[in-house]
Amino acid sequence: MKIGFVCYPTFGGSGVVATELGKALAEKGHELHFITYSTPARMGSLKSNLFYHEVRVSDYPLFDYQPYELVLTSKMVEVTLAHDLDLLHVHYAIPHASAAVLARDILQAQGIRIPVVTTLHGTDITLLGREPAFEPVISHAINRSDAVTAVSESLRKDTLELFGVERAIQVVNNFICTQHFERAADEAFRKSIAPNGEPIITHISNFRPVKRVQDVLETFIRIRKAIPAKLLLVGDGPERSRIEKMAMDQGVGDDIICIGKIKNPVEPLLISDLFLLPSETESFGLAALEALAAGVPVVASDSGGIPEVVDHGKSGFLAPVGDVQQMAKYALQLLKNPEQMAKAKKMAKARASDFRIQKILPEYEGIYQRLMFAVQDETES
Ligand code: GMT
Repeated sequence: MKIGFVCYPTFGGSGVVATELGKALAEKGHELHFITYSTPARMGSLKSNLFYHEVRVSDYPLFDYQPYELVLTSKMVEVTLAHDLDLLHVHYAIPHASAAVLARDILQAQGIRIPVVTTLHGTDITLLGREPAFEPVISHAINRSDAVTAVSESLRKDTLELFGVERAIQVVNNFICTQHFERAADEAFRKSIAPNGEPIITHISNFRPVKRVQDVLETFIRIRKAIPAKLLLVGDGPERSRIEKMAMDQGVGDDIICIGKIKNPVEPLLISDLFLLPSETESFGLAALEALAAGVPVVASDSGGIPEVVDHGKSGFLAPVGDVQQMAKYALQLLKNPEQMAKAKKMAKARASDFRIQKILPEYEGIYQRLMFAVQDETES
């Protein structure tokens, strides 16, 4: 099949999932066309059936706000016509799904039928979706897509509750490529973070308020009071400076290493002993899944889709949002008990394998095929 992919080309979970899915589809022989404003961060080298089309918005002096969505729509039309695409798969409701629905309508007026698959990722629903400024557009884009998927059952439920949605939403979970994690940890890197063999507790995020990075710090402070440990913070965002300052003020500055944004989380995860994800909400929690894939147990909040990923008492532990006392207790239970930790590490890998790409990719292919048959039926009747 020839498929157009639209996503945010950044390090965010939705962009990562879209890029890895596109790459895997291309490896299976499909022709993939990424349509976005810069090369997706996880793209790697281009291959013969993997293409990238840049959406470039000129700076028109007339506009205070440049109309990216319209330029994206025109680009989708252009690429569909030039490469005879069979389908558009867009990740994130706005502006990608709304632009795709308009592109599809423009093409339909020219006698070309191209189905639109929309994948909802979370913040497009749970954060932006609550804004009256976006709600009608998101509802329309969902209702008018030819197929809609959500990355967890929790997100599917939230979408049905929050929007005037009158259509089926299929859950297709996020996934990981397990082979990316099958390599040795970088011992020199580990030693540079924890010179005396201290356990390394890791958090990776975009440091937005929804991630509750302060709870990461407060959990760590409680752990640190009981045992020597290091906290490895990966990523960057609005809360980073405040958290770094708070760590200094609380006297744990020397035990915290903030390495900032990196392209791939595998290296820090491979040297980690425990992962913390105390988010206010997560539609799925791809970062937690990546930790499990590296054999790192997760202590997280029991909110949103996280319980669909981390099985409490096996691959990690879940506590109510904000309950840093309980999170520290669970963390110490693992860190102080090597046998239990070894078991949890094994179960983490086993749990991650339930979300291996080989299992999830056919679910997307099934959706594409169903839509292709429907289009064929429409044309024949
Ligand atoms: O919050 C983030 O980490 C970024 C955000 C995004 O839109 O890229 O992540 C969302 O999509 C990911 C991929 O489907 C999910 O794993 C994250 O849980 C989700 N974030 C939230 O729901 C807060």
